[in-house]
Amino acid sequence: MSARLKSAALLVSSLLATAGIGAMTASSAQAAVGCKVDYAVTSEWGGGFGASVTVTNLGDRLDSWTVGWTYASGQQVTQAWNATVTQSGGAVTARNASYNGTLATGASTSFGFNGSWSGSNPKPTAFTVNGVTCTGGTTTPTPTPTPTPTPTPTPTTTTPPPPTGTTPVAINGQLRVCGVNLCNQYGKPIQLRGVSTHGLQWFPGCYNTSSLNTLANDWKADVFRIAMYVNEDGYVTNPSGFTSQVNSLVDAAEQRGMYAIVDFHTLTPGDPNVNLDNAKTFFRSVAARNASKTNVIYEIANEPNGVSWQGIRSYASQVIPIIRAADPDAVILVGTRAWSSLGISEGSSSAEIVANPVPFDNIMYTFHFYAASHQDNYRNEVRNAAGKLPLFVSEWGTTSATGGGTVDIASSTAWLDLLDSLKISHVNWTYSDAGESSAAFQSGTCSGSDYGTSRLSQSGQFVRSRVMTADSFPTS
Ligand code: IDC
Repeated sequence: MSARLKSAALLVSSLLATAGIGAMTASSAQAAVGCKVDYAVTSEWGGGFGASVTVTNLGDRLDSWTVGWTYASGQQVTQAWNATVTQSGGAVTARNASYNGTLATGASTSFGFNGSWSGSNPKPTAFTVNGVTCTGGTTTPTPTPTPTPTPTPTPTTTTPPPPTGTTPVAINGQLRVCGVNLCNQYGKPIQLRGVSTHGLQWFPGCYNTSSLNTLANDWKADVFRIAMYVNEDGYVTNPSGFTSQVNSLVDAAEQRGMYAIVDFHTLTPGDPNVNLDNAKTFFRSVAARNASKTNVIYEIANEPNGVSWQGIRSYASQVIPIIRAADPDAVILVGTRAWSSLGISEGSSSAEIVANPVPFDNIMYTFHFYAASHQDNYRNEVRNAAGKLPLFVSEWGTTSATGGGTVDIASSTAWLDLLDSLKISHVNWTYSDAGESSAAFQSGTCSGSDYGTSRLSQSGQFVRSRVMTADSFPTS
């Protein structure tokens, strides 16, 4: 990855060099310029690091910005977010993304990146913004002569090269939320389809080489959700044991080219704030451990219930920075009110989220449904919210909300057709042999090694048929 970015950086470096001062909107000689740049290493591991840079504009309003600094030998930016970062030799250039170029006087914005280092990893101390050295104060520059126009260089791009593998992760790489969609490394909207584990505390035997090979190769699942219950005999009974079980399953998904959702499966009590300290401890650890992977998505609370949106938002606002400090570029899923129904099951709606969203980018809101229980009014709400909020169906069942009862194929079909048309990702409850109709396998399957079609339940047959449909992920 770093070699490929390096060559892209070489291509664009001359283009960027011409951006410099000319990129300032306030180009008149009287324009006051001034800037402050704060550079922080957010995490460091063997040979790698994450960094966050905050740019504060102390001059006149800018409509675009380019931050520059110099790295020591061995320091190399590998992957950035909220800015396009390129490097040529030791010269690093970070250019604003399409959505954060405007900086009013006094305003700040941040971007981040991962890098590699060898020898030492010193923090740079001198920065420029739009070619002007940042002193932390305001200066009025002497008039600069209009630069001689230089020929427009051939447009180049930092789009990653075509994928070399065929798995969902090999093709799509690091995901990112763009608008209301989930986008791949090429910036194209995609839908992930997959399954959830049952409770790891109850069905650890269902997730083994054979079952996961079947999931990746026969079901062709894109995503595997790792449901780590917090209470109900889960995490709180053995934090380190459940954390390492989750990490092993993240690795197992990665080895098979599937995305892994790390689900902090809060259910009872419904207020995630009760487990705030547990969530911080858990996510600090899993995010640091998995920071360099591209296949991890974090789900910070399964199904908040009996708690206001304000309460959920407050929880999210405390947990997200913990994850971001360790693994800054991962997509984070935020549970919604009333069992992740966008509020519907407690008489509210997505409007309260739209009015008061979680104040972080690169997040999605979860919606859960059980096809036999949740029908047209829930589908209408998803249709309505889908244009306003990034949605991810991180759990759905073919049955009633108890996880049992009739398998409702008609409603399940209506749901998946809707989600497919909106490119909303979906994850089925459950890839297990639990003795309930929502489980994909017949009871007893996980005590053997055959996860083939003869072992599927009615629900499993339907879900497999919808998960295995070809993806055709766009790469250009
Ligand atoms: C259910 C399981 C069931 C288990 C129960 C524990 O299917 O075997 O006894 O949890 O409380 C959810 C939850 C999910 C539920 C599922 C079905 O996220 O934990 O699993 N469900 O009831 N939300 C709506 C339905």
